[in-house]
Amino acid sequence: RWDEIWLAGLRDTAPETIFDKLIGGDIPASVVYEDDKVFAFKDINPAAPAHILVIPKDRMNLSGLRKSSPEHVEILGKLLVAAGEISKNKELGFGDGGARIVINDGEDAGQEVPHLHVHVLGGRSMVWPPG
Ligand code: DGP
Repeated sequence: RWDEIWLAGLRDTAPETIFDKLIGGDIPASVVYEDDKVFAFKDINPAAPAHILVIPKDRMNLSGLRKSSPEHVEILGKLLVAAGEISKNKELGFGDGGARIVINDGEDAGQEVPHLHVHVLGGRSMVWPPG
């Protein structure tokens, strides 16, 4: 079908990042959740007692949220549902008081890795506004 061919083209244009190496197992990661679409692991440079990154396994050209379009609705929903589940996991250091869910989208937001990722931060109270 034409849309499958078009989507395959979309997938191919996003450059590989270090996160693809983590998904592929070429670089070790502390994986906390994984299914066919979603991959979640401990951030190597934690900004809170609990800090997990939730990413799509298939980049689908999603270097950032600004690249999203209707074909990403399903994966974006899956990422947030996984983030919500992870934020309740006491073994990972999350408490009863909730968590900070963050997407750094672009240079001004401090995004370093151009593979869409949801930060799940917890285990302490947060301040607002963020830095
Ligand atoms: P951002 O600044 O929003 O693009 O966040 C990127 C995060 O990715 C940053 O908090 C550190 C984390 N990170 C980068 N490289 C690695 C890695 O090789 N392993 C792990 N576990 N995390 C990484």
